[in-house]
Amino acid sequence: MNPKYDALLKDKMSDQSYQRLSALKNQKVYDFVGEFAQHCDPATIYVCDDSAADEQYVRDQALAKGEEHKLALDGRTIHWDGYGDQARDKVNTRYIVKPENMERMKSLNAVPFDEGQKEIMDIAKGNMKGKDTIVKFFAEGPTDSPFTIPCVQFTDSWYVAHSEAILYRPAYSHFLNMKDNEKGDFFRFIHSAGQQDERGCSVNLDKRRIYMDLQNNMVYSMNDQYAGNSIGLKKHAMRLAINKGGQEGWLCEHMFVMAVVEPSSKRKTYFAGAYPSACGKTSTAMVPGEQVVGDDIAYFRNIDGEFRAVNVEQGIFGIIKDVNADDDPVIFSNLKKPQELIFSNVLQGADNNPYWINMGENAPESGNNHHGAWKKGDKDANGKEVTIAHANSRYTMRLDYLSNFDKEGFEAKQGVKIDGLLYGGRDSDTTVPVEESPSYASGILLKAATLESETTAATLGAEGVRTASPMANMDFVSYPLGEYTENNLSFTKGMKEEPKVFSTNYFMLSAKGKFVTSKLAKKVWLHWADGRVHGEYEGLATPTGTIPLYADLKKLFKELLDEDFSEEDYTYLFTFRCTKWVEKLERTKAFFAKMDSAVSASIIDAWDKAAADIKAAKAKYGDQIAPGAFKG
Ligand code: SPV
Ligand code: MN
Repeated sequence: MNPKYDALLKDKMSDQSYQRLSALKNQKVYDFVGEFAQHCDPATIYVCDDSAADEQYVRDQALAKGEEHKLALDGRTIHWDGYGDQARDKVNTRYIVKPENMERMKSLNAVPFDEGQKEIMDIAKGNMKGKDTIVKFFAEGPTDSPFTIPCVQFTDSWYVAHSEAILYRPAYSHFLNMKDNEKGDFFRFIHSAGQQDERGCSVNLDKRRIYMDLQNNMVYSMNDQYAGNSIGLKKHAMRLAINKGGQEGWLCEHMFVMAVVEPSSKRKTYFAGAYPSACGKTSTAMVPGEQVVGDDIAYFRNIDGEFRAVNVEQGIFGIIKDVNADDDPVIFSNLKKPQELIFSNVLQGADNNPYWINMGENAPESGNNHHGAWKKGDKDANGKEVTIAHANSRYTMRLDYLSNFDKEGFEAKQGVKIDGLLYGGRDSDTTVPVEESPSYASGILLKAATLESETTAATLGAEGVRTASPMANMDFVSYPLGEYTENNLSFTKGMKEEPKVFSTNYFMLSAKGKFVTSKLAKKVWLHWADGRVHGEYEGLATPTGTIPLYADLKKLFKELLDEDFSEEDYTYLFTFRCTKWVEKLERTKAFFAKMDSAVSASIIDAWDKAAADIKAAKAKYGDQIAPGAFKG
């Protein structure tokens, strides 16, 4: 090893930390730590291993540094991000790309490599001055598996390190055991919260930048703390993995992984699902009676001809708004227990308990929240009333606390075999509650690529505005959208079997603007999909796929939910809406054209053919086709 940074590192590290770093015998790790130790100039650097003692040290430091505060029950802490750092900063999250790649990356917020790297390195210079920092090793996916991606995080935020310890599998030992030929292949993340105020919040938000270097699998994140901006292993690693998977023939998707459990036989069937935010992703993954493997990010590989998946994470960084005893009983009960939980950007009441929006309990009218010392009616600098907690406030929790956790599936080194993919948007007037694609390819093009979410009365601005969200992955797709779609299509080549692909839509409104079924109806759609995987139900063929028969749904509603499902509701919900569908395809085409000038003709032809089929159906049956018109 070239010991270029030895003097500097020995100065900033204890003997123990230095030993741990050098024991890895990994020049690339050493150079990464050395370069940023020199450049960002922290006071000290702690190198963490996988021991329980170090886990505790990280928790203690997060409290000692004032980034977290103890709450009333043991293990629970609260953390606040700056008032202006409450969500992902999409504008300042950029790819730094070689000039020859600028054209193909231009719709993805790219800046020329040299310019971007200079800017971020200028911002990073001395940004850790005086701080105690930490280097920590993790894996994306299980260790010692075909899915593993080792990662190293260097940060001056102990809240970030603590969050990652909850959310990702430890991997110091994995780095220690790497073979020489593996030692260059890992992701690197440098993060600095930068200058902080008395509440521990980053202050230089005008210099907040998250720059992704896909060529070198490295991400720089400066002057932020909100986990979606700061945590290397979450959305930053996801963008690197999407790109790496694209080059190597595997997939990284913004998907949950769950097992649908057939009630009488207990048969487990694995599904993965992509839903844009606020479209029912977590509530689908957590449907009562089923089992959860992961709620946010999955890797997929072809293993021995099978479509297999792992959860990249081991915890949940979940939206806490609307989590209450009725709607999310499993999560809610866990948030009330004395166990390791980080609450972020919620209210700390005088009783030292956390409070959030729509938690179903009487909340205090004052306390400390994401805006500081707060009382009901307080306004922010823009005159906007400050809510009790931020709408994007979160909890960070280990998955293995959950009673519906599928430990076996989660731990499987070869992943679980996926038999069904679910794509669910928010759509008040077009798509049916559940529909099966005639093929995997049709599913990718007509269900996944056409996903949209829709603004509701609960969001600012006009209602019913649709945002394209192909594969629910638009914020993270790190190479051109057309190519990414091609890679989704070709991924199953040579597999023994392809998963069935389903669309779901929980948000169709009645003529009176109301939801037609109860929230738990998603359990019925899931079990119908499960039955289809196992060849159990007949269906009706529409121009875009197969829909259920009324008799099967009526039975499922009764058996699973003890609810009556009327034929009238069935007919309304499963009516095929021709013009609306053609408009959806047109919007998808336009969005792809805007994002990528090189979308292949075969993709566009598939949408044109689908539109022609729909128009032919319209000519024959009319614009609104009730399910009875279709045949099995
Ligand atoms: C999402 O926004 O999709 C999340 C939270 O899962 S974040 O970490 O901000 O990406
Ligand atoms: Mn997510």
